[in-house]
Amino acid sequence: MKITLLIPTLNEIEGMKQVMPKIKKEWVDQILIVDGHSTDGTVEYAREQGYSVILQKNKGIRHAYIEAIEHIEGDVVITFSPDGNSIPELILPLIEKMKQGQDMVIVSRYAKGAKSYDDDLITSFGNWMFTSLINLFYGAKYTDAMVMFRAWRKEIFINLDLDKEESYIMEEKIFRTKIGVEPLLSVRAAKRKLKCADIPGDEPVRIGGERKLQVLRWGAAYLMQTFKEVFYWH
Ligand SMILES: Nc1nc2c(ncn2[C@@H]2O[C@H](COP(=O)(O)OP(=O)(O)OP(=O)(O)O)[C@@H](O)[C@H]2O)c(=O)[nH]1
Ligand SMILES: [Mg+2]
Repeated sequence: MKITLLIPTLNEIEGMKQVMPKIKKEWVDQILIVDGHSTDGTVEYAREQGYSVILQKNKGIRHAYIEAIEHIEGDVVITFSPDGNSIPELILPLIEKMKQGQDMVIVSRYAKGAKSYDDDLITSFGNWMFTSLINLFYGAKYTDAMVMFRAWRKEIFINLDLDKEESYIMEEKIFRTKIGVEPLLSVRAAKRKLKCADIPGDEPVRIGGERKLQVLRWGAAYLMQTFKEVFYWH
């Protein structure tokens, strides 16, 4: 099983400098950084350290994933946030769990024994609400349907049509934003009854930089998406 660590960056120089040295290159087969045109030296730092970096063409975090797909050499992709929210030491147990034959393993902030130190009242409520709705509508048993830090078989991204514009375009047009892939990945994996598991993993606070998540706009778009999927895409 070949593993690719996929790291999206947009002005994360401080996080990158603290977090990347904690990732041992031998843990995975490929480390790929997808940058959204950082202006704070993130790309220069990453290239100096010898990492492969691609620059995304279209704006928005989901395009970072979609455009990365053709560069991914692994059978399994681990998405990792270098802003301090993802704990590097959990990469190995995450891979171990994937090796038990899962399609997706989520590093859950809300599984027993884990905690988010980055949540505020709104994000903690939002994450709980979306996870509960997705479990209720789609018969899933997620404890954290929203987090970026997770591993999945590359194949499922394509099989679930997550690389297609039409999977997101309606809610993005209505709420005039570009959303992430995690909620839809969780929803469609449940619809297809893929094998999903989680491991507990704390979410430490963000290191430097700025949050790009647009809490209310994305919340609204994700809410529409979560309901829409009941009728759309089978
Ligand atoms: N390539 C790329 N990376 C992005 C984009 N938006 C966010 N990122 C990166 O994705 C990672 C997670 O983004 P965050 O802004 O922290 O979003 P979040 O984790 O939901 O929000 P926080 O509550 O601040 O942690 C960070 O490394 C960001 O720099 C984008 O449009 N393109
Ligand atoms: Mg973050």
